[in-house]
Amino acid sequence: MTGDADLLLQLFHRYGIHAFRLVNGRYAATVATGQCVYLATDHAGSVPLYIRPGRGEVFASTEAKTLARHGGPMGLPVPSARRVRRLAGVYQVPAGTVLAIDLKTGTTDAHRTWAPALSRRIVDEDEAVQSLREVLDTAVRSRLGQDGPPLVVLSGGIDSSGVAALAHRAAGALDTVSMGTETSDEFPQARVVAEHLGSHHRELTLQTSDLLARLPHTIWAAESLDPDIIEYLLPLNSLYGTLKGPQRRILTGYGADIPLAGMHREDRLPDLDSAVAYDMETFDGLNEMSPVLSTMYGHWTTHPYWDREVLDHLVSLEAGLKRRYGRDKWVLRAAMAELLPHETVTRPKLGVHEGSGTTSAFSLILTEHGVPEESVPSAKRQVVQELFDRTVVNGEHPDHVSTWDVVGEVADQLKERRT
Ligand code: IOT
Ligand code: MG
Ligand code: MG
Repeated sequence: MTGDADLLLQLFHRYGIHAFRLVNGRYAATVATGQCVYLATDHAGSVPLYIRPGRGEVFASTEAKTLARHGGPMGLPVPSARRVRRLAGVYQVPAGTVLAIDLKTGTTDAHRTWAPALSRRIVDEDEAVQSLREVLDTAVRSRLGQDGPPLVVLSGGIDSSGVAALAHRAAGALDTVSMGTETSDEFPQARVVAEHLGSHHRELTLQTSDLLARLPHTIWAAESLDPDIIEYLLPLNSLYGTLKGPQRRILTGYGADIPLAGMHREDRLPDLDSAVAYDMETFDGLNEMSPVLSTMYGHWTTHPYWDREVLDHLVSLEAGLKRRYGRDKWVLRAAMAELLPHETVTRPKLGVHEGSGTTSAFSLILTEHGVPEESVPSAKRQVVQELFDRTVVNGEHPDHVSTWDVVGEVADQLKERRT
């Protein structure tokens, strides 16, 4: 066996399309056999996959933008896949799906290979904590690679600190990096963890203006239209762009808050489980795990909390294990308690968009352009959409697109509409 592609092919020979039900990984794959083309995403769709099928041919790419100006056929409809805004004939393969396209007839069959659990399990505290420790440890170990210490992007919150602790234990050495801006950072909290683990730690301070200047790049990379998601991804994408030195394998704590409803700061269990159910229903197509956010700067990112086993475990736990004894993400905090300082284990949640000042900096340039407070959310949506249209649909290089120009245009449009 020489590599992942070989392994997948051999599984495919043995199991057919069901091969993709077996694999727990981070991939987008295509297999062609005679007149049929199979296009598969991993359970989370963590590597986005786009297609433009025509009669007798299929164009496929992990980035929609590369299919935008292809002179071929208009594309046949794919009823089981999501259309991409303003890109006629381009569809995104859903997460956890194999699309089988018959080239002769142009018909497409979709086979789901994964779906998030809808049921919840009532288990002992000890069992929930112990199995989480095991699956997360396996997920982190399998992501370490062989060339030197792993790099963890560390905020000092429980999610990334947990990954850092497990990576350090497994690899014996660890590099960590934290980013902040001139307005805000989580440096002291990250330092507590770095010192506790003895990691080789760096702090990178960016200017919020540099962060905002990269908005076109983040949207170009993630090809996402959700303004909240873009605010989470912008500081991370900027961090990856600021790392100097050789290509790295980067582990993140991204995604832990989805199955644990960490973004949800309320105490009621029904609301908590509604948030989990909603987020697991709606993540597909947001592209928040896209590797392009880091590969555009030469680095590979991987997200242990969205490992298939970890995710299945976390989603399916009953809400009372996620919020317990007045703490959010209780099961994770309990699982990491022995590996981290007490203050880290009990630290309240802070989102990367808050801790880096991204949300407030983005709001500020809008209000400075005369956008009234109450219109800021819709203005952000429009800015993101316009940047998507320019960088993804029209193919403009993000270096040549100015956030400030687009903010100005959106502010003017809003002004016209008001008068
Ligand atoms: P947050 O959970 O704060 O951060 C996500 C990851 O980014 C962290 O685990 C850490 O690895 C990295 N990170 C965050 N801040 C820093 C920093 N200052 N320096 C270095 N690395 C950092 C939003 C959020 O709260 O981020 N992401 C959520 C929610 C996703 C919502 N998506 C959805 N509903 N489909 C998350 O679960 O990660
Ligand atoms: Mg988190
Ligand atoms: Mg955080």
